[in-house]
Amino acid sequence: MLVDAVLKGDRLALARLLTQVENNTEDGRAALSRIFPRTGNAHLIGVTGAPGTGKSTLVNQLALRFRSENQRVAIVAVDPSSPFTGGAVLGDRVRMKDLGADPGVFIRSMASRGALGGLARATTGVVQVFDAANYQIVLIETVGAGQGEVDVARLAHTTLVVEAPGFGDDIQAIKAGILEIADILVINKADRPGVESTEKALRSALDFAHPDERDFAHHGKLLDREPPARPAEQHWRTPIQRTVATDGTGIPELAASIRKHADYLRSGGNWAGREQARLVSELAAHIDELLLDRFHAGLPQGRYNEVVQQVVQRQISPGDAARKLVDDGNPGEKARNQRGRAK
Ligand SMILES: Nc1nc2c(ncn2[C@@H]2O[C@H](COP(=O)(O)OP(=O)(O)OP(=O)(O)O)[C@@H](O)[C@H]2O)c(=O)[nH]1
Ligand SMILES: [Mg+2]
Repeated sequence: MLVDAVLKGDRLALARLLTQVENNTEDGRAALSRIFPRTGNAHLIGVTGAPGTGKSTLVNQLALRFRSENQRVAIVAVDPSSPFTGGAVLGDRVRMKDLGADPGVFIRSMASRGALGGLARATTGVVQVFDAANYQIVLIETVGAGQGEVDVARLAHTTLVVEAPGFGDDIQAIKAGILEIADILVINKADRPGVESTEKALRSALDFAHPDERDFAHHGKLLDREPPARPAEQHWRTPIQRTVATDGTGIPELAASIRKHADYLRSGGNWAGREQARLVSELAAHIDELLLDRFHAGLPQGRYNEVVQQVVQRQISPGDAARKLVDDGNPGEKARNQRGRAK
């Protein structure tokens, strides 16, 4: 079976299995069920940030670094902003080519399926395959375009948010709430002018984004306030790391910072908590998908569009329409509800 070959390290089998998982085929789903007990070992590292900040170059360097420590590295490049495997993904492949020949590295570019939910599901599956196939490090690159980076944060143990001089002062990324999800902030392109002001802007934005961290770190011993939920030594302070991904400056320090975050999470930080959050959100996504499938399958032909028209013509409110449709698609449930109400 394909899974056995994958677990034995067969790269061709791995590529085929990833395609099945991406396409959500029956074989892909069966494989995921089989491998799931073997997952939970990899360190999942999300790398997100605005387009062009140097994420791919950085991922490339980090992968080389982790390889030098003899860890097996998988790279997942997710590109929710471009629906087809276009220039950006191709560009990533070219830029990452110096890793291509290394058997300890596997690079996978994911094409968006249009629906973000579908992409998140596919990415989760792909990451689980890498995890089971004994890749200790999984780097997941996404373009920070809104929902995307929040999904990465949910998927990853450690989330890197990549900024570059000129982007940071423009507060755009800060407004989008992206700093809240950063475990490590990277100012890449530190060879460019404006690093100082970018770092300054980010530092004050960080303090703003993590107010309790700031309060405790600065005043925790002085203020008479409830102790924070986590003791001080377990509190992670988002570091700011400068890098020049094109020449590798700052990469060892960044890798060390990533290792430190993993250690922090494992030693009473919140590794188990993040694992649980990841799995619960995956479970919830599956439930949503299943219920929605069943709901549509249970509806009489054309019924959905009929009700949509009634809503559009304002004959029935969206809330009432939803309840009506769910009852229509679920006659048994309707009867149960009515019995319940009659009591
Ligand atoms: N000067 C300078 N240029 C860099 C640095 N890192 C990356 N670049 C260049 O910036 C451009 C974009 O780099 P990518 O790694 O493709 O950036 P990205 O964030 O992955 O881009 P998207 O995936 O399209 O969002 C490339 O031309 C890189 O060579 C750096 O540290 N300094
Ligand atoms: Mg890229």
